[in-house]
Amino acid sequence: MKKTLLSSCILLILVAANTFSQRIDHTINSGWFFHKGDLAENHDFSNLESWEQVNLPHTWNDKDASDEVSGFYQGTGWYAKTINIPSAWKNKKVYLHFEGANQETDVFLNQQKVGYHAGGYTAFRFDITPHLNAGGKNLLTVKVSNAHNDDIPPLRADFTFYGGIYRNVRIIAVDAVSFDMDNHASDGVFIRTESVSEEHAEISLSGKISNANDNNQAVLLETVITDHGQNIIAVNSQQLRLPAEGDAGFETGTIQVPDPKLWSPADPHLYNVIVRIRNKGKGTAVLDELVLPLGLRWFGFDEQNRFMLNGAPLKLIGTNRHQDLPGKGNALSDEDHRNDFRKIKDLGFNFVRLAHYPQAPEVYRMCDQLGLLVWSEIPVVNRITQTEKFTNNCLQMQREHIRQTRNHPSMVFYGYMNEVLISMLGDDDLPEQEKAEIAGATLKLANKIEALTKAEAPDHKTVMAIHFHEGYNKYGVADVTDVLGWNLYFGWYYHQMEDMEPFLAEQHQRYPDRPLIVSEYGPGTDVRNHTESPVPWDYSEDYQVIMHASYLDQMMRITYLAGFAAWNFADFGSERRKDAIPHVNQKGLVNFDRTEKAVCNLYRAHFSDKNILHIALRNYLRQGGIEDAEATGVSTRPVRIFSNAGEVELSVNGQSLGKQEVASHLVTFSVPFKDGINILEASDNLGRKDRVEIDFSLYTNPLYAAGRKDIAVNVGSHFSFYDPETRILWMADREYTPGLWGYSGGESLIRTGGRLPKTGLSDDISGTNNNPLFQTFVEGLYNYRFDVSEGYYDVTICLVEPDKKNPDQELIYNLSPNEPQRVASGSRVFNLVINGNQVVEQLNLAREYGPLRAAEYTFRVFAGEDEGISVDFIPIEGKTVLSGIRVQPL
Ligand code: GCB
Repeated sequence: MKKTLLSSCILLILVAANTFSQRIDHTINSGWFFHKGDLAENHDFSNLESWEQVNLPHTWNDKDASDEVSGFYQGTGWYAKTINIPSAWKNKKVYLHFEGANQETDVFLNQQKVGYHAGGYTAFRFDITPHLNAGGKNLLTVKVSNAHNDDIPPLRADFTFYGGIYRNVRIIAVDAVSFDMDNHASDGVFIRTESVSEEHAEISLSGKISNANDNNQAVLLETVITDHGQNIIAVNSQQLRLPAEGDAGFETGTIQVPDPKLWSPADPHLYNVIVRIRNKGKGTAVLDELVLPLGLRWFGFDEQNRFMLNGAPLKLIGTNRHQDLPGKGNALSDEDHRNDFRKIKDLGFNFVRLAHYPQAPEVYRMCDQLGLLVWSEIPVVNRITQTEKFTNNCLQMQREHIRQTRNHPSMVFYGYMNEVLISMLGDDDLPEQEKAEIAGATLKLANKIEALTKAEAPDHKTVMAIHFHEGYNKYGVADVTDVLGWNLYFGWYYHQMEDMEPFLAEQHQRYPDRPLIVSEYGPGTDVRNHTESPVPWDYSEDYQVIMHASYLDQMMRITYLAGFAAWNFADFGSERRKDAIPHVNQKGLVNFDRTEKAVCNLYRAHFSDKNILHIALRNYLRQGGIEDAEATGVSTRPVRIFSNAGEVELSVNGQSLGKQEVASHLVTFSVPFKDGINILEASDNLGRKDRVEIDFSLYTNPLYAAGRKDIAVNVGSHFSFYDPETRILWMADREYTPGLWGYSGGESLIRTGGRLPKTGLSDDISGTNNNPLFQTFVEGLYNYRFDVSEGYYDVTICLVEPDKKNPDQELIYNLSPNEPQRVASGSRVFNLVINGNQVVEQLNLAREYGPLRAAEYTFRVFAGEDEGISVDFIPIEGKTVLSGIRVQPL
């Protein structure tokens, strides 16, 4: 409907208010002062010289959550800022609106307390009018603490609880007559879709108008729905009488939206709902105005438990998302948020789980605009505290969360617990009776939050995510929400990746009426690690590709599975983690800095509408390996290509390797790499092309058949590790065979997630960024040998004491000069002998460096004719150990 079709009285209503709207709302992010530490509330803030000047968003944990010292500052910080308030605001009501501060906040204006808020992930707003010096300077001071508080969720979780005012702060000034400003930092006006179909839609609005004047007021409430082109689609107006110094609630009744255009991920059609209060009688001045998003859609589940959007099944294809960036912590700008969601959409997703907490307002706006269906939740993670305060904080958080986000058409699922029984179920020492008691209390809390969620968001679906454990069924926790999310790490934390489908099938058989989402899945991945034979916990990019490919195949064919969400969109900070990059959970589809891992193009090939033909080697442009057999001149490796065409052809250095049919958007070619630059060119039956250049270091078999070359080995590992800082490729290791190189004796130890008795290190190795080089090693070897040809070489040996329980550990930290150098029993001491010369005697890594600290030695060595380089590891006590070795010809 166009403006011209509207009746004459409606023509008076313009899209933009014809008088300047009285609401002023802007960020006050710049020019703050910050002090780390606590201060008295009556501290003298007149001299802030020693304070740090900062802008918001700000966190004090941007650095310490990623340094080598365990732990990060969890305490108090103070912020201060002077705000100048114009005298024209004398008759206004003025509010401070915090989009989020983690996690407890006290706000003071002119050193008088204006409010306290608990919870780090929802917005809050305080009325500062009574304390305001209008027409002058005002001192705003804010005390924030991210100290652990047993009464505030989250208590413990796999992400860093960065502290500070890490989202925008706004100042909002409204007229004495305004929309409700005291409704949990929400808009104060709520849209409800009363009915919607392809032909017909009706909405209604409800809310409250406040009147701070000391006399009654007559106002007009005007609602205008506009489309993208600012055309007026529908209008509604009603008169209201506001009592002096009081409020009046309103309900607009149904407003028809003719000829509705529906909102969906494929076509996220949005309307604006402009709602205004006009003065009645004294002209038609606008007293207050809000612009709210409207998307017309309906959703639910069909009898097969499929998610239905606008009457048609839609598989939810999603990813989870945390809110942090390297160097910034959680203090992201709105543009940072926008960039993430643009990328999420670009990868082909239609769904996002905002794990594990409500996110910035900009996030929900982006999801509306881009067409991403949202699961948003409050952070009740791993366990609960059985106190009334904890319960009330959960309820309050969920109430704020819902009121602040419910108007967004992208919002479909409200969640409130993640793996909430994991601490208890994982505690083998806990007697069954206590387990049942904790489960009972958790169930009670779940029922309370469920009831509140249903009351606050009656048109949405409730959800929780649980981990792979029967306990949730046993104790009834899995039955509380409308939808159940399973976080399933088959092929990582347990079992094989293919076990996921049978597991869900069995659940579905037992609970046929439960709508299910696989709410998390995915392995840790470091783009520096590559291998032809990926296994769990090697953090290789290759394992991530095969695990996601397997999951996608399984999840796409499970018809009763409503959808899934990969864990995680991006690597994220988790201070306690010791992955291949310490303090980072590396299960992202993209790196922490948002550069892409190979798996991104698997998703694009599956789900985006773009033409995808992608050789998955962008993070593996430098490779090395041994000739297939003597004098073949090539080393043959698998190369994966993602495609959404039917057939792909690959050529290497101008020679075709033939065509292959694409299955599940993936083809794998065996590619013979020669020494030097190899040009790989792919093309498909739709005429698309892709090309990469691989710099391959080929080692002849035997080695001395060719000239002398740099050889670096990631000892004890089946994967190569590329160090982007030095550009050294540490190749996968091997047992020695004549003519080549390798270790003799001992046991090759890689990471296994710490679940097997013999394993490499799941620890942060200090003194290096090359954790994957040091986390894997050979223990108990007696020799490492290179059959290189005659000449001088530098030999570098990389070592770490892997045993943190080594008794010598005590000594390292208490070494006083007078203390006798003693070797406690059970320690590790060995000599290093290179080509017959003892180069290191009595090496005791624990004593020299401490456990888990990287150490390197470089030796100059002459290899005589047919002598090669031979490093003997001669044990004196305990077992020898080696993490990496490199020979460089001089
Ligand atoms: C989970 C948790 C999530 C963790 C993830 C992981 O199940 O819900 O918070 O980060 O596993 O990476 O272990």
